[in-house]
Parts: sequence; C-alpha cells; structure tokens
Amino acid sequence: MIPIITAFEQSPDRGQGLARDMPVRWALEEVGQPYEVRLVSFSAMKEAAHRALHPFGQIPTYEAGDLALFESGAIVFHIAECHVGLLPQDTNARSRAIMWMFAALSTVEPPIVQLEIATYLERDQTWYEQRLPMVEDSIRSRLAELSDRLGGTDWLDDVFSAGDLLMVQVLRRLSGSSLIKEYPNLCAYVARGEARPAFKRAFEAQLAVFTGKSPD
Ligand code: GTB
Repeated sequence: MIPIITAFEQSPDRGQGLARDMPVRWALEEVGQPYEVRLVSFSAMKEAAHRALHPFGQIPTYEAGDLALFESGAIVFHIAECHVGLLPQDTNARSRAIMWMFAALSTVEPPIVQLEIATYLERDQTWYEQRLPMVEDSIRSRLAELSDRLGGTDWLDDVFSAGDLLMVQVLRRLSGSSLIKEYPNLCAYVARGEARPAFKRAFEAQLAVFTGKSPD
C-alpha cells in the first residue's frame, strides 16, 4: 500500500525543505517506502475535507489504508515503528531514540519557532529589539547543551535514528541564522544528516514542487 502525504502547493520556504512534510518525506526515504504526495493550497487546508484529516487545517497528513495521521512527529514515529531502519531493535536504545524525537520537537524546537515568529511577525513591534536577544539567548542555551551532549560523536545515540532525523530537521530551521555557527559540532551534525542519500532524495522531491521540475 502506497501512503499518501500532504504538502504545501506553494511552500513559503521556496524549496528550502523547512516545512514539515520534509521530515515525513525523509523518513519514508530512509526506510525505502515509496509514497505519493497530494499538494494542498492554504485555502484547501482550511476546508472540511482537509480538516477531516487534520483538525488544525495544516500539513502534513499521512494516509495509508484505513489509517489517517497528522503531526509530523507522530507520522515519523509511525513510519519508524512499521519499518526497519529508524529505531533500534534493542528496547533501551529504542526508548532513547524516541526520547530524542521528543527532545527535538518539545525542547529544542520551541525557542527556534519563537525566533521565527519574532523575525517574521513581530519585527514592527516597539519591543522587538528588546525581545530578540532574549529569544536568541534561549536558543543559544539549548544549542550549547545539545552541543555538549553530542560532543564529537556522529549521532545522538550511537547509530542514526528517527531522533537524529527530527533533530537535524529542527536545527535546519536555523540555517538562515548565525546562531548555529557558534557550534561547529552541530553544524557538522546537520551536514551529516543532509549528506544522507535519503535526505537528498526527500529534499529534491520537495524542491521539485517549488521549481515545477521533476527530480532526476
Ligand atoms: N506540529 C505540527 C506538525 O509537526 O505537523 C505543525 C504543522 C505545521 O506547522 N504545519 C504548517 C502549516 O500547515 C506547515 S509547516 N501551516 C499552515 C497553516 O497553519 O495555516 C511549518 C512551516 C511553514 C513554513 C516554513 N518556512 O517557510 O520556512 C517552515 C515551517
């Protein structure tokens, strides 16, 4: 059965692979599961047909047989559970990989999202100049802690897992900021993730939506 995911018809990131269909595509590519993509416009996302799949009127969604899911983290987890390659077999190692999935989305990502909100939506506010350094410092703290834990290792816990996939994708959201450059091991970690053939296939596929050219 070929799963169907949804993605932006016109992604605001202009093909940078920062929207949340990207980790789902990447996970599917890592496990070698072919998939189809249904592109949705901003208005279609808010219509009843899409809201039946996604109560918050967003992308991505995932449909396979009688299963419909939303939330990119839950979708990646489902893919990892159903296939070999993204979660270790050993119970403790598997739990640690899941722990890193949660850490990426609920501990590292929130201050990064706050920076995006500040940059794109709050720039004209009188308090913007005061708020920005506080948001940046909260990201710096998380990056410093993550950098310390990663140290000189390739991945967060021995072998690449869904935890690394989500963490790399979260850190990629800082690609337009100089903050991550303060942590060379995190830059190398992101580069290692981006160098994976599965990442490249996923990236090219979402870029092709933006350029209108099919990936080679
Ligand atoms: N927690 C949910 C998940 O992980 O699936 C969040 C889903 C979500 O935020 N979806 C966004 C969406 O559908 C797209 S990815 N937004 C439309 C809406 O809410 O009306 C978020 C996103 C958008 C754009 C960029 N960008 O341009 O860089 C990056 C990330």
